[in-house]
Amino acid sequence: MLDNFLNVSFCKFIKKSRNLNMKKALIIVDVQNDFCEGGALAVPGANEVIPYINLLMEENEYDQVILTQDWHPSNHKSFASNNNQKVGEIIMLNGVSQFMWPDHCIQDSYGAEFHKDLNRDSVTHIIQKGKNVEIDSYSGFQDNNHFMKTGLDDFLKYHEIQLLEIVGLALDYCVKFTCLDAVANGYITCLHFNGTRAVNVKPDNGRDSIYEMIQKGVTVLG
Ligand code: VGL
Ligand code: ZN
Repeated sequence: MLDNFLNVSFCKFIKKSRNLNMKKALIIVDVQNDFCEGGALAVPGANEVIPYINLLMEENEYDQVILTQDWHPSNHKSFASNNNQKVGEIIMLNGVSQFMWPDHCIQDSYGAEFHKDLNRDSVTHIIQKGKNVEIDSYSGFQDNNHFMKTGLDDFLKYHEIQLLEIVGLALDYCVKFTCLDAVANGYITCLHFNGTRAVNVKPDNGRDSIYEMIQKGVTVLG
């Protein structure tokens, strides 16, 4: 009850943030063919988020609408095939634990393209990530070893964005790490629960991600 009250109040606050002259961005994480139905790393229910995200954009309240795009070279070391490993194994990669994924989002491939149903008319910026063969990049802000930034924070700071709403795929990987870095970089950060789906390699991964994000200061809307 109280949770719901707080959530509704926060939604109202977000709607009014414009009156306070707060600038707001929507970040749409990795809505690409390989993460959607029939893709190489299909996230269950992924396609259901697309109409919801399109509706958010139609509300026309964002100062910036940013897409992230997983954009791997074909020899990327997060792929099981490039390490003589099976999908689902975990290896150490340059000091960071790395889950072995199927080949996905290879640069210039169909799988790496944004889903055709995602309306891109209001998109103002695209951040590509995961380009370094040696390290994965779940967060839209930086590589998994926190070595290289993607330029997202600089872009947001340049445009004086204070509030972020985040949606996309997958809840338990790229969405989670993007949300946590958003908080760490000082943004008021809201995740739209209806605008995201989990891979759920383990059945509770999505739930645990939500719990961790709330604990670390992400507001979950929806
Ligand atoms: C993602 C696994 C590997 C994601 C990207 O977008 O969540 N997950 N690469
Ligand atoms: Zn990837």
